[in-house]
Amino acid sequence: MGEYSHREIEKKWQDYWQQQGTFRVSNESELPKYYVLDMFPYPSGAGLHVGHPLGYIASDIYSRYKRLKGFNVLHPMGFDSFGLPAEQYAIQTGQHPAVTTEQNITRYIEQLKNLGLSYDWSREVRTSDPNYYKWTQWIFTELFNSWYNHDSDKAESIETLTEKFSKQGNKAINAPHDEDTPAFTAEEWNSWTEEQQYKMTLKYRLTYVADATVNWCPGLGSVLSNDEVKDGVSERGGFPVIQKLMRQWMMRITAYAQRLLDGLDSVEWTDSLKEQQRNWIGRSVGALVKFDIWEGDVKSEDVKSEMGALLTSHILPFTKSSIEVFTTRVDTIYGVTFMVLAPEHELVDIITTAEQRGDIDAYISMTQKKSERDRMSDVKTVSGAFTGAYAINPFDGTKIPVYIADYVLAGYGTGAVMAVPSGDQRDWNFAKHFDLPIIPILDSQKGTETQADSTKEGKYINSGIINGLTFHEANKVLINFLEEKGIGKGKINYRLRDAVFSRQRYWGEPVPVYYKNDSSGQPVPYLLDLNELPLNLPEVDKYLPTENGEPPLGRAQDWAHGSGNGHELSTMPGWAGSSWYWYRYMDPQNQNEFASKEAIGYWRDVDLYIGGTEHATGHLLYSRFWNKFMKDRGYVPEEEPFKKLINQGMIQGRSNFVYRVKGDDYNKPVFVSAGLRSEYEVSALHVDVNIVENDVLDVEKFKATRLDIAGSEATFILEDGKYICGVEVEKMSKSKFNVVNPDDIVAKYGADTLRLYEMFLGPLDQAKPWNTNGIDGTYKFLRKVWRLFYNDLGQWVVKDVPAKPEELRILHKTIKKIEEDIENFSFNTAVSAFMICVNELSSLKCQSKDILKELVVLLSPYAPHISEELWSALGNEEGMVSKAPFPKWELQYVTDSVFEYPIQINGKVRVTLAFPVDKPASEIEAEVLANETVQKWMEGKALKKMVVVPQRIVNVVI
Ligand code: ANZ
Repeated sequence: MGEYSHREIEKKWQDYWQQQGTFRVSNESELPKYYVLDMFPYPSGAGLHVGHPLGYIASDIYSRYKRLKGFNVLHPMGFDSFGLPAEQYAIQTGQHPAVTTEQNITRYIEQLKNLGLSYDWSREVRTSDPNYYKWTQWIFTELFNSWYNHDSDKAESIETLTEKFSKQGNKAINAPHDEDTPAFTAEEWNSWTEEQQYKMTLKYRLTYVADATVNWCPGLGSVLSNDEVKDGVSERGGFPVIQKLMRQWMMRITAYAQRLLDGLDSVEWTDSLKEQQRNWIGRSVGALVKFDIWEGDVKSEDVKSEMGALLTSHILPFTKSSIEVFTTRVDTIYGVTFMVLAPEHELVDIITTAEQRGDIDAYISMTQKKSERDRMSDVKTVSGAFTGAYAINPFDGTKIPVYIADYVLAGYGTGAVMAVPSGDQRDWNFAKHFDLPIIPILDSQKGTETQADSTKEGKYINSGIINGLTFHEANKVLINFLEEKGIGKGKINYRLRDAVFSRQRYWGEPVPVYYKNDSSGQPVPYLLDLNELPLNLPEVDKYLPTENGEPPLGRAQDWAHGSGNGHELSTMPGWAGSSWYWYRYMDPQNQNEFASKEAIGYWRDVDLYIGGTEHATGHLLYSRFWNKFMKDRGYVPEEEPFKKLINQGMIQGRSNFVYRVKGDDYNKPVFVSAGLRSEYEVSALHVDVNIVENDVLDVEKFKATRLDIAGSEATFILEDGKYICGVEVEKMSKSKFNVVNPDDIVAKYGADTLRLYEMFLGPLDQAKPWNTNGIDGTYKFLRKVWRLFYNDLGQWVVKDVPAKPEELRILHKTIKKIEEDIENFSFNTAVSAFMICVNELSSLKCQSKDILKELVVLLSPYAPHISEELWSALGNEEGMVSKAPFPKWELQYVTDSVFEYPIQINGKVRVTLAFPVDKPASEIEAEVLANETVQKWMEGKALKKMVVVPQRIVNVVI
């Protein structure tokens, strides 16, 4: 084969790799393992555009590189194939989501295979396959059968909990549990029926049912997680989202808050990604403080005892009627002038006085209409109502009024705050509005119109036992005091909430739970037996909720046996299947376990994970949570699943525009070329980038395709005979006509060109616009590589001749550079290095087989097809380039041999100058004479004599 024909070559090698199973890996190997994972895609109907493969190409280069370096590389691909778009499409068309999903996957695989990605396709997984989701359901059952022991700091089997209950009740148990969990003794526990005991354990399990305020999206008929909602609308579809209290399956991710934080220190992720997770988890160090309710003339005895009954039903025993607050600034306690409860706080109803009842009720009904998001973001409006009750500051005994206001959130801390107008802006606004006192806490605030500023420095004033102390001392002293007096304690709070796990949708994993009514007729959840898994998704007549508003599964026969008895009707969220998939790749066919111990023992964790930043607080947090859980239960060996993670930047679209002259006849539009548009009044219209080349519009194609704007009747005002389009960088999307399909690029230039070009566009992690204009250069580069092997006539020119020193120098420098660049994930600079190397070898007319053979191996991770072809043309009997050893660079060729010459002028060394060791003496003489420092020392005198002693010294005599 004499001409570079990417079409033939690429097809040939793709088929060959497939037939040979070149990239199949075994779970048993003497070689060290390396696991490279791509975030698996949701197979959407639109297929891949050129932005999608960016990460896949990068991970493929790295995988291929690691193979050449002698690693056993696991590099799999699969599909996150449950999800909303397929279901929305099903609702519109009646097509089963399984059918469209299957079609989309087939298309994706075709597109991916076109790119020459070295996946082990025998390990492909699909989250919507019952063989896969059986194990997602199994993990759910494991979570259900576990509780979190804060003493051992890990999840344990529920049996260890019931054993403790039977011996000591639940007083001493240090575990997260439902809020309404009563305290009980061992005797009480042992006196309960099995059903009563079972129901108590439900309050401790790592997955549990709760009434939760959720993001309800009526348009999608489902609950959405926080990360699926953007600016009050659903991320998918843009439907409005409202807050609604619903019974939901929840995951106790909050049990892992601290470990999720700690683990971040041990992984190699970008700082910004770690920071996003840290903020999401939101650790606050502070204290819980109890403020007694003032029981003077306001509180009656009945109210007190009513409250007493309520309070003793909690595990934290309240001895008195009190309001507990969470504060990060206990040092401001002497500046507290009032308290604020969230309107939903359970004490509101109890402490509100008869006179204030009307105000309070009115305020509550007003604020119910607002979402938590609105409440947090609205910092301007000051609103609230007085309960009529007072509390007592435990430090100075002052009597302070208790308000409710919606800036205090029910779900954070204790849902109550001690308000310090001189320390907190919202408290300050509130005090101003309701004319409440403001007490300065720092000397720096004295005498001024005290503005809230908690970061201000200064000495404490009016602050009893902490006067004169520093911030840290003050907090220590105060927390000690609180603990001694039993009115408070140090407390770490997390902003992270338990994750809502139910989705009222069809196309997801069924939850392996059924309900049985208890003796009082209440439905109680029970797990299916393991041998009943997978619980297959049932057939339904429509993918819509039932008439009574039950989720679509309520339509299935033999599924819903009437309310409160039958299978769970909700399905799992999108993140369930993706929270463990990397383990399934290790052993995808296993029918008895999610993956065998041997497979997991060998592959362990993901060494390199590449994917988008959009998963920072969704997938990447949930996966870490499930992984830690599985570690606790002894199923996996590592605390963190993804050792190193790289986010590829987004590839933006590069839109082209035509300019239509305004006020023209609609049926006879006039378009003016970009350079002339300022002379007219125009409106810009997107034009399909696929009929534009180098920003020049293909006018004929435009006329033929844009009938919507009477394109066939259009007139064009040209520049130099061309219609030049305008350009703008935007998101790549169908509506902007700027989507470039990788298939088209591959057909025209080949996958090797596309791979190189995508890498060449810029640093992997940066956002950058796609620009097809530059791709020619990369294509030319590959043809130039080809020319090193075949001449213009298509004749083979490589010879068994020894390499010249200069060629060796070029080769070894390139090997070193490419290796460093790949190790640093600097793929764009590596492509430049290849270009330089090939240019230099071409100009030296290099024909040496020794040199070119190494170059081919070096290039193979980037451009694998052309490399395989040339490698086989080189007659390598050892096998394929994909399995060749990565070349080694040698020091002798990469260190420039230069010598530092001391330059003596009249016997004294005045300067040292470096020259290559093989530089002729005459050239050295000339350069020494021209040197500025030498000139200065010669002071304009004439040169008498110069002696160059090679690799020793230069003597100048004047
Ligand atoms: C007194 C104080 C004085 C506070 C001061 C701040 C500054 P982070 O850091 O986000 O954890 N707070 C507590 N629970 C709240 C709730 N449910 N809704 C709204 N605000 C709440 O914030 C903790 C601080 O936010 C707490 O410390 C409390 O106000 C308030 F100069 O207490 B602070």
